[in-house]
Amino acid sequence: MRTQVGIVGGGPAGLLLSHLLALRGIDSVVLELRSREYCERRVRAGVLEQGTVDVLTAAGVGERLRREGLPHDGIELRYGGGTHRIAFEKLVPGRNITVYGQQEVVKDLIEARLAAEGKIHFEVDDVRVHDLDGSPYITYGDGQRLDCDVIAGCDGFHGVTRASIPEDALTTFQRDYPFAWLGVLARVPPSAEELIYARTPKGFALHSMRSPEVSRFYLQVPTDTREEDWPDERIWAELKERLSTVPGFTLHTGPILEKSVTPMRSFVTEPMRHGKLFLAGDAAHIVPPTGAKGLNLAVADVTVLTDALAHWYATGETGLLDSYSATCLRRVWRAQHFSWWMTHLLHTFDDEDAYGERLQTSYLDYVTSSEAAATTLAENYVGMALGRL
Ligand code: RFL
Ligand code: PHB
Repeated sequence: MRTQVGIVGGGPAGLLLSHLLALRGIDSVVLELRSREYCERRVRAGVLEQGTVDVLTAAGVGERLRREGLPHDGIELRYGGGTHRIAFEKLVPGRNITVYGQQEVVKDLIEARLAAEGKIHFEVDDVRVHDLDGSPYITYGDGQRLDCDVIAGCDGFHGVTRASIPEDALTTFQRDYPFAWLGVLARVPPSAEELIYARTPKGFALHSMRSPEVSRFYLQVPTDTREEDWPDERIWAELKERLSTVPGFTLHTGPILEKSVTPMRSFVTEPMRHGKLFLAGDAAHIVPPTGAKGLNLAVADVTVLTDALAHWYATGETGLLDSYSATCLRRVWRAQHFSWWMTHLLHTFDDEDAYGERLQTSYLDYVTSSEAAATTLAENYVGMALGRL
């Protein structure tokens, strides 16, 4: 089999890349390890930046997102017995975020690809990439082979593409955090209209949502925690304690549909390219979810990669492909800093001395009282315009 762009991984990055390339008349094949059902059920991100919504809409996959997505013009920061709104409409006029589950984005993209007779192979195992400096090809399954002009590594943090690059050709940067997040999906109407980020002495908590009937929560938990350690009653008790810190707030409870533990990590690979292999999304970089940036970075990467490949196919010039990594890394590092900063601002650290705790409070007081500081948070949270970073 032969295609122009061989794409490893059918998450948001791989699927959107395949779709954007098709809109430019470029052929691709997506090879995905898991089943379609698994990909469509995997509960993950929920916050789409304005730029991400714009890209999906322009690509013709924004119709259900426009109907069912929940636009938000602010978030709440809760700490020290008070609650404070970061008002996007005032601080970054004309820009906001939309709450829409990642698995809904994935469903929309799979549907659009299959409707256009795009090629996605699910449940493909033993994917390997070869001859990255020459005539690249991918092998998989029992002896199948896909020849291509270039390969896109969109196979997430644990994928095979980044691991196929010789170690001395990459520099990696990493921070691990001394806690994890327990993510919870519950069939219960949201208890607030906007997302609540809460710092409490018992740890961080986040109240998010998916629809008027379904809420999403996260709790800071120890790294060695297991899902079995968290029966439903314990989850609700902990969420109540961490979120009900202001008068007049009542947390609604209901049946828990799903729970999972996510490690918290920051990671960057430089460069995001090796020969004819281009890494995009989580395959190249990871952020802790506190800043809600991972999916948005994946979308930004494949937007840049599409432009670069389209230019190369149209003109034979390699300039944009050569600058792909540097262009993406500017945005990646801004998101790295923002996510690291939000994580430090809002979590409790076991080794935190009283001095560190006072610094957190001081910065939270600053962000919630100074328009300049609040604008910094708002501008990063809604995302920088694609042209500016
Ligand atoms: P994905 O989604 O991991 O997709 C990679 C795909 O590659 C497949 N794969 C392989 N296929 C073939 N061969 C192999 N050997 C393969 N190995 C893996 C996998 O099955 C999968 O289908 O990466 P991609 O496309 O780069 O997308 C990145 C996003 O998924 C990720 O950054 C976000 O989910 C991060 N994230 C958030 N991002 C946001 O922008 N906003 C948020 O609100 C947000 N919240 C979150 C998050 C991530 C979380 N978790 C669980 C990590 C909340 C959580 C809890
Ligand atoms: C989510 O709704 O899943 C979500 C929201 C905000 C975050 C992370 C995840 O910072």
